[in-house]
Amino acid sequence: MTKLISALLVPFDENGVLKEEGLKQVVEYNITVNQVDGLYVGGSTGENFMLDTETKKRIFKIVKETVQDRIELIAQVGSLNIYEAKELADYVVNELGYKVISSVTPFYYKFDFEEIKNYYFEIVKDVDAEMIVYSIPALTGVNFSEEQFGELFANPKITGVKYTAGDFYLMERLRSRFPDKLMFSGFDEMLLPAAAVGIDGAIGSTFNVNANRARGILNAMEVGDLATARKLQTETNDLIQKVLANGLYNTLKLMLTEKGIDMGNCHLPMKPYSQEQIAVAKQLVKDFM
Ligand code: MN9
Repeated sequence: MTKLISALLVPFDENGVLKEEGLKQVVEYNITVNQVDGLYVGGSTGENFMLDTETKKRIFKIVKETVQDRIELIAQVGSLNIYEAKELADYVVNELGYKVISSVTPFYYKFDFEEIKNYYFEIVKDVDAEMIVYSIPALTGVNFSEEQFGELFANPKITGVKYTAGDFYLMERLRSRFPDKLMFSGFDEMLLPAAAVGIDGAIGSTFNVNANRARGILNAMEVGDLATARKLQTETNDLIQKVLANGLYNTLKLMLTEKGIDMGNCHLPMKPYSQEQIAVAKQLVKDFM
């Protein structure tokens, strides 16, 4: 069965302080209402790259304590500071019991592939966990070739990729050449084509508010019901298009606020909510949830 995994949203107050009760609520909502198979913690959607180490640890801890072993967890530990990444990996695996970690490709400095490979091998070297490579070229500028993915996958601890890109040729090449590695789709608006290539799961921000349709797409694709999958992807993309136009994380948080979850704000320098954003989010809840 293809796994549906929410990229977890994280609530902050207006000063950027973690809202712990709200975090527990959004975790619980994902388990009981969205019925996802897992959570991807500390990713882009979790606004992770704006946070200090202690806050990252606190989030990993609260999520693990709330979830216990009810659903699967993946901890994104990647950081431009490799020592922070290693510290977080050690913390989540050895102190909290996470079994799967993930790391974004190191960005900003235009590292060459040898440097990026060393980065991954260094993070996994001392920790007993699987590593899912988080590839999101649109935000990092880092693109891997099929051969380079092969070099990463040669390390047995590197067990898969969260593939947030629209290159379905490369996705198919990876899928067929590395059938034992896990392929997670990262763009919710392209879930249907990713499922057509063949995926082990999908990790996405919009599953926080649109899990039913996403699950429906995966189920329909599993039984070859393309008409249903297309209908659900179209509805999903009508929603995603409006969410993106209104501000991605702000809108997702406002939609969950509307559902009674204490989602707070996004972290500065992300913008505070505008009245218009709030109104659009309320309408989206009425129309889509
Ligand atoms: O990781 C998410 N990526 C980002 C997955 O947020 C950068 C996606 O779920 C997108 O938010 C979503 C909307 O473009 O597909």
